[in-house]
Amino acid sequence: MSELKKNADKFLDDLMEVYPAKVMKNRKKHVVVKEGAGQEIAANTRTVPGIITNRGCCYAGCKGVVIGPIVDMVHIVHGPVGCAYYAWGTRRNKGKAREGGQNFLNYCFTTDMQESDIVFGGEKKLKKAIEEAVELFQPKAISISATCPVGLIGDDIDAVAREMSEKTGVKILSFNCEGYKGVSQSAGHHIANNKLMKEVVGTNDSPVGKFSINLLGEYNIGGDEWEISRVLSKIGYNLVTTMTGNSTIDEIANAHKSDLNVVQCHRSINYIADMIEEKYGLNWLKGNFIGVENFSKTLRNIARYFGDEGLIARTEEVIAEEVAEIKDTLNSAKEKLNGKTAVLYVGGSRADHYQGLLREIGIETIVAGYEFGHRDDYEGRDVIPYIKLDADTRNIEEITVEKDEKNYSLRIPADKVDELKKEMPIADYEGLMKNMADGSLIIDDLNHYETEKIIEILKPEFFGSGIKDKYIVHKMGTYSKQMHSYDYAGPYAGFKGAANFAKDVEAGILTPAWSYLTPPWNKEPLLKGKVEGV
Ligand code: CFN
Ligand code: HCA
Repeated sequence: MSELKKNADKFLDDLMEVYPAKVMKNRKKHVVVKEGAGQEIAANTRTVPGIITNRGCCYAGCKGVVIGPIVDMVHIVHGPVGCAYYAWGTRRNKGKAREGGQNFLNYCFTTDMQESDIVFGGEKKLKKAIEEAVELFQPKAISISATCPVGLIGDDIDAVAREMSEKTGVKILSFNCEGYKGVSQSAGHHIANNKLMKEVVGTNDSPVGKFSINLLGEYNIGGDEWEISRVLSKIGYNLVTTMTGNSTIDEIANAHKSDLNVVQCHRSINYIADMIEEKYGLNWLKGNFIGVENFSKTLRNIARYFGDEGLIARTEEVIAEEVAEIKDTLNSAKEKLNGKTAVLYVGGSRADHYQGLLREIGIETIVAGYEFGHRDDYEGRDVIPYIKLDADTRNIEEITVEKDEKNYSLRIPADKVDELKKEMPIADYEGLMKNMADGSLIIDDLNHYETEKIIEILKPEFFGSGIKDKYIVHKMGTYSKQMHSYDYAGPYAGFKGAANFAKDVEAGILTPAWSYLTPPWNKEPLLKGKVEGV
C-alpha cells in the first residue's frame, strides 16, 4: 500500500500509458491516491466515448433498480423485448406477496416494440398491453417505463397513463426514463424517486405502530432485506416500508407516517429521503447493514435516535445474541484470509459498504470505485441532515443552530457537526474516501482496460465485480465475486449475511482452481521464437 503511495505518479502513468493525451488528462481527474482528508474526485460525468465502461443506462436505474422491486405492481416496459428482459433477468431483487396480495416479480411485461411501432407510433400497443394486464391480473398498480426509442419517436406515455388509469381505475405511473438520458443509471434513480414522491408517498394514512421506521435504499438483493428486517423486528421496530426491496405500493404510500428513515444506499434514494424530510419533517439517518460492526453501529444509532432506554438495552441484547452465533465463522475466515487484498468496483454504494465486512475477515481494500457515484458518494456531504429533535432533550444546548426557512427543522453549521455528533445519533454521510487507508486508490467509472492493468500491477486476491467484468477477472486467475447478484448466493447483509459472505469468500479465494489458470502476463508471447529458413 505505501508502495502505491510512494509511486503514485508512476503507477498512474503505467495504468494510463496507452491513452491519448486528452483521454489521459480526463481519466486522471477520476483517480485519487488517498492522502489525508479533503481530496476531490471527478465523478458523474460522461464516459469517454469508445471506452468499455461497466455503467448502465437511465432506464436500468429507474425500472431495473428502483421501480422493479415493488412486488404488487405490473411493470410494463414500453420498448424492445431485449431491454425488458435485461432489466428483469439481471438484478436479483427478491419479493413475496403479502397475505391475500399479489407478486408479479416473476413476470416480464413488455410491449415488444417492432420497427412498425417506431414508424407509426407505439401508443396504441401500450394501451392494449395495459388492457391485457388489467384483464389478466387485476393488479393494484402498473408502471410504464420508456426505453430509448419511445423518447425518440415521442410516444406520450404520461397521457396514456392518465387515460388508461381513468378507464380501468388502476393506478398507473409512467416513467420517462429513456436509456440515453443522463450519463448512467443515476438519472433513472432520480426520475423514479420524483414520481414515487409525487404520486405514491403520502397517499395512505393508515396508522403505524410505535418505533416505526422505513428503510430506504435497500433492494432485497439475495434476501438482504429479510435478514435486516428479522433483526429489526426482534429488537422491536415496526418496519412500515422498505424502498423499494420487497415493497408494496400501499406500504410505500404509508411511508410518511413513520418516525424515521434509515438510508442505506444514499445514491439511489437520497432524493426521497430529502423530500420526505422537507415535506413531512421526518429525519433520516445514514446506515450500513453490511458487516458486523457497521450493522451494529446502525442499530445503535437508530435506538439512540428514539432515545428509549428499553430499546437501547434490547438492541445490545440482540447484538450480543446474534454476534455470538456468527463470530466463530468470521474468525475462522479471518485466520485463513488475513493480509489478503481486495479491489471493489460496484455501482454507487457497495464499494463503500463492503469494506468493513472484508476487513472483518482480514481483507484490506486497496482499490475502490463507483460506476456512477456522484462526488458526495466519494467525498461525503459536509452538512448533516436536518434535525427536528428538541435540543434540550438531547443535551446540546451549547450548540448554536441556524433556523431554516421551514420552522420545523434546523440546519447545523458545518463546524459544529463533530461536536454535535458526540451527543446525537446522527450519522452524516461520510462517503467512500474517508474510511480508506492512505495510499489506497479511488477510481471512478473504471473501464475494462484499467481493470486488467490494476489486476496485473496490484494482484489482489479478491475482486468485487459486476456482470461484465467478472469473467475477465477469473480468466486472469483472480477470484471475483459478483457484488450485484452475489453470484446467486446471499443474503450478505446483517449478522447471518456476514457469516454467509465469510464462508463464500473463504471458499472462493482458497479454492485450488486459481492455480490451474495462468494469467496472461505469465504466458509466453505467441510470436516468440525463431522462424527457421528465413
Ligand atoms: S442494489 Fe443498489 S446499492 S441501488 Fe444501485 S447504487 Fe445498482 S443494481 Mo447493481 S448492485 Fe449496485 Fe448500488 Fe444503490 Fe444494485 S452498488 S449497481 S444502481 N446498486
Ligand atoms: C443495473 C443493474 C445491475 C447490473 C449489474 C452489472 C445489477 O444497474 O443495470 O451490470 O454488473 O445489479 O444487476 O447493477
